[in-house]
Amino acid sequence: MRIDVVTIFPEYLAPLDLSLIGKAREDGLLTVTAHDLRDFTHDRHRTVDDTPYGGGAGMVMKPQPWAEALDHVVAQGDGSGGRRPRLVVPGPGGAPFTQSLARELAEEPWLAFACGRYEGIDERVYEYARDDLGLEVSVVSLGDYVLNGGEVAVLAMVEAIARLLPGVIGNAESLVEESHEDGLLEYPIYTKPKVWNGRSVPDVLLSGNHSAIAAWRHEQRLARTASRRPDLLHPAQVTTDGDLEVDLRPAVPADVPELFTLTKACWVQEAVANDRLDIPPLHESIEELRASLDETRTWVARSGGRLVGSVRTSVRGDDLFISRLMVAPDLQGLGLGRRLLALAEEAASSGTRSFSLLAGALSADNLRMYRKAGYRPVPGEPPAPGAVELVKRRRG
Ligand code: JD8
Repeated sequence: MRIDVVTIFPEYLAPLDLSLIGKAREDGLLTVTAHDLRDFTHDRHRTVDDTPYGGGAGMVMKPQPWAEALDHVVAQGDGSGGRRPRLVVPGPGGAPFTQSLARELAEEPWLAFACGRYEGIDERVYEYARDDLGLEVSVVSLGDYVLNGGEVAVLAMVEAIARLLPGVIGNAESLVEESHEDGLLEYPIYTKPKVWNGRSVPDVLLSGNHSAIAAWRHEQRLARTASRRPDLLHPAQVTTDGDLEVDLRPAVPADVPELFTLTKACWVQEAVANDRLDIPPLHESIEELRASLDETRTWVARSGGRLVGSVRTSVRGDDLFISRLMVAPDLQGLGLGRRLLALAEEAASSGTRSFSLLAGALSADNLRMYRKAGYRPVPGEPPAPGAVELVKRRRG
């Protein structure tokens, strides 16, 4: 990738000589060339700014030096089949710079950045770049705060883009689980010693049980995202205290198709966690599911119109058997499972003396949630292979 940066402070880009980006430039994975805008002035004072038409505070950057600077940059591509750079102009009013935009720009063979200063750049420079030079021009903002110029933004954007280029980050694998890569924030990380300052590393991370570690990390990412960046989760479906905004109601036949799909999604997850396929929900037909609505009580949870959870109960004497407790995999860890379980218990008839359910013996998160809810394993042979029967006496 080729990167050109036009600025009145070329020395501002020195940090790009360092660390991984500096190494990547040495290795020829990308080039970064700074151009001093003042080199494209012709007066003794190398003037790049003047007063704003219409009055107002501050100064505006003059169009002519910019036009000549951009002409010069574009001319670097002469002889390369008319290739032209994509021009990125940082500005507080621009489109938000995000990881997805960084990924998009990392696909470009040639980027040019125009760093403004003062109050900004004469508007006709944007038109000249688009219409006369035929460049794709993107005005991009680093964030909702005001800087004194575009240079800091370019430093951040170039780092976020260049580190996505093949070969720049040693182990590309580490790019996968980063914050903003899949819309979730990163999980907590730890290194030696196991106990530091009286604080221990979470046991699960020392367990060697990779699916449990993966599950814990996913749960941590969801919980962090819900508390720190609920806006990153499903739009407007997270209440201020991080809970998922859902409406819980009895299931109706119209829910069956979505319920069937959600059931498969959730029990494939269970099958993977428990490494077995002989789990009834996996083999249930949509007709059997539809019929179950008449034989049992089923509730569904909808958020933003999407069916995101469900639970089913069936009376067995004075015991209420709770089953098919499910939450959409991408929304687990936000407390919806706990709320569906509470709903099923609250809806129990007065004659109910206990609640019971089955859980996958290796479903660590579910078992932890049931334990927190007061359920305890029933000793003896499990009623189904690979499952644990849990029971809770009804209080009051
Ligand atoms: C480019 C001039 C300063 C901005 C008067 C202060 C980006 N997230 C961001 N915040 N600020 C910028 C940014 C600020 C710039 C320039 C980017 C060129 N200024 C101006 C308008 C108000 N001064 C930015 N990306």
